[in-house]
Amino acid sequence: MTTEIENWVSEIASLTKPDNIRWIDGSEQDELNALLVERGTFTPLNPEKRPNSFLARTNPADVARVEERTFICSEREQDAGPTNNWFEPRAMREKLQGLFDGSMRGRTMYVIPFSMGPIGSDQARYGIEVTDSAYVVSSMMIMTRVSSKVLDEIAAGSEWVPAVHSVGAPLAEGEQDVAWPCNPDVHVVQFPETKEIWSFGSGYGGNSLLGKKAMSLRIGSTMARDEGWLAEHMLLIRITNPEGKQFNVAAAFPSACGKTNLAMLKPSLPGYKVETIGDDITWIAKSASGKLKAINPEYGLFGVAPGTGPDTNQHALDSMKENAVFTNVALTDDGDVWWEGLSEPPAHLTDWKGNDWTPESGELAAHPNSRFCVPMEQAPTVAPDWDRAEGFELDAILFGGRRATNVPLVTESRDWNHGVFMGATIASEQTAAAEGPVGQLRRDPFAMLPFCGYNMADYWNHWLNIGNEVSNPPKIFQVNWFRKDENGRIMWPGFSENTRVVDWIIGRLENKNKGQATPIGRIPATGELNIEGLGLDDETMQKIMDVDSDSWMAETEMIEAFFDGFGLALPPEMTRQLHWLRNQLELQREAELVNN
Ligand code: GTP
Ligand code: SPV
Ligand code: MN
Repeated sequence: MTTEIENWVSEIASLTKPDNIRWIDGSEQDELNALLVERGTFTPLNPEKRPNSFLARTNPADVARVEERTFICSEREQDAGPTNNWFEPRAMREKLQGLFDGSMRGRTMYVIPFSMGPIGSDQARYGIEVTDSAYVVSSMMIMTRVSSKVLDEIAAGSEWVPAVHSVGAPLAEGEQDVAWPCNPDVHVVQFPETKEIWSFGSGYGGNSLLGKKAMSLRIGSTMARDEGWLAEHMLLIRITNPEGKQFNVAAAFPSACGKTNLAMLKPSLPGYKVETIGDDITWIAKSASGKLKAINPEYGLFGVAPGTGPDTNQHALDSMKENAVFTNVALTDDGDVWWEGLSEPPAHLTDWKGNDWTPESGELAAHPNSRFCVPMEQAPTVAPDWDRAEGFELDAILFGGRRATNVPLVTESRDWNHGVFMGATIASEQTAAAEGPVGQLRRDPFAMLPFCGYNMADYWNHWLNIGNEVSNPPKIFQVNWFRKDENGRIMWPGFSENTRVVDWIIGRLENKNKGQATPIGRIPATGELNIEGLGLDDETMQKIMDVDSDSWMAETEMIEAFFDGFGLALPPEMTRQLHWLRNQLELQREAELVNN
């Protein structure tokens, strides 16, 4: 143990004033789960149905990431950029001193040494989270590598990220605790220059499991910028095609837009196999052979429960048969879990708030952002070598979002720079994963809007540089599973059938498909996408693939307005790409006029 860590821990303790301090080494899971049951935070599930598994019900106000309360505190506002909530570091430190002063009174302060990435590997990064939440400790043990070996690595000179978390609910002498303590004055604060994290008020997911979005993405992206790599909000899979060739693919989709589902894809085409390497975060570095190589720094899955059923994602269901922590799902009368999309609704449930529920209640039984949390190793699709230190060389990167209109099922970029433009201009309809208006369209570049720790325009520039520094960068594609018809119905069957899109993409990597050029990139030529047996008529397929010049012209207006917000920081290449797109759309429009 280094005195630096000991000093930091005692400093935090003298600020937060816990009753005691407990150093965690990774062996305490069962003990903490029992404690959480005793306190009423965890409801144990029926061990005959789901051994060693638990349901947590949060305070109904603490159910998702809180983006307006997430701050990037760089010295200069310009370094946080227009898409982040910037706060002056000194003023924020004063505010935090006030919030954390005595915030752990009556509670135990846990000290969690954790690693993102295999301990000892070059690509691993270490952190120490202190928290007054046993739920956070138990979840961190699933989601990260918690071990005292991390302390040895730090003692041997490795860098580490200090992360302070408190639910902000001190207990007075003799005061009875509640099942889910929290504080509405949520603050999730990142200091990118000193690489520190402070999180107050929320016990939920990305707000409190600080190895995840806070460290692996917000602090991670700034480390990556400084050190020449990429920290991304991506899943990572290895696909084997019917000829036995393997392809490593990463994909960035915004929260609740299909990463975990694609990561565990159950192929609908014979001969395909998909292995899971990661489902949420991917760290990408340049490899010696001129490619980009990727690792998953996490150790577990924290997946959206609703919509997960035998027809959509059987593999996810198989991953949570035991040793699972569920948050905000419904409880069945025989002590198991339920959510919308799992099966036909039972006649009676206890809903996520702990109330009686029947199909007539007219309310959701599970919160739309309810989650399951299990070790990576429990995914039936996990690649046996998923955690190998050397990582996986990438063949393709996909970007996507929820787009009811405009964006075709799949589009290939012309080259790396065009691919970066595709990533930079991703927009998506908001979901329940964050507080805010569900369904509203917003730009979510690289699915990193809430997670980029520095100026998004500088991040695009970093992406342009990285791809141009390697001889064989992955090909970049955009996908959209969510296009709707005029009745508001999603037209593409999705889930397992996304294999067909994967199949076309691999055909492009192999140069077997030619595709068809459009102003926004290359889409499948007629007959190239295998839609056999889907029962989709030509008209629907045409709507799923359509590139409409008028609506895309309108889209370029929105992109331009978005780009304008970055001022001089915007890489000139992004403006060039936008002009090129407009010219192509003009040409298509003229051709359409001639043809009509
Ligand atoms: P986060 O964990 O919040 O980052 O979300 P995610 O990107 O991992 O999304 P996830 O795979 O959990 O899917 C979110 C929701 O989208 C679930 O309700 C899924 O059932 C649904 N979904 C995923 N893939 C598809 C698809 O191909 N088509 C349709 N229609 N829905 C999908
Ligand atoms: C997301 O919102 O992208 C999640 C859930 O994966 S959370 O851990 O809360 O960030
Ligand atoms: Mn997910």
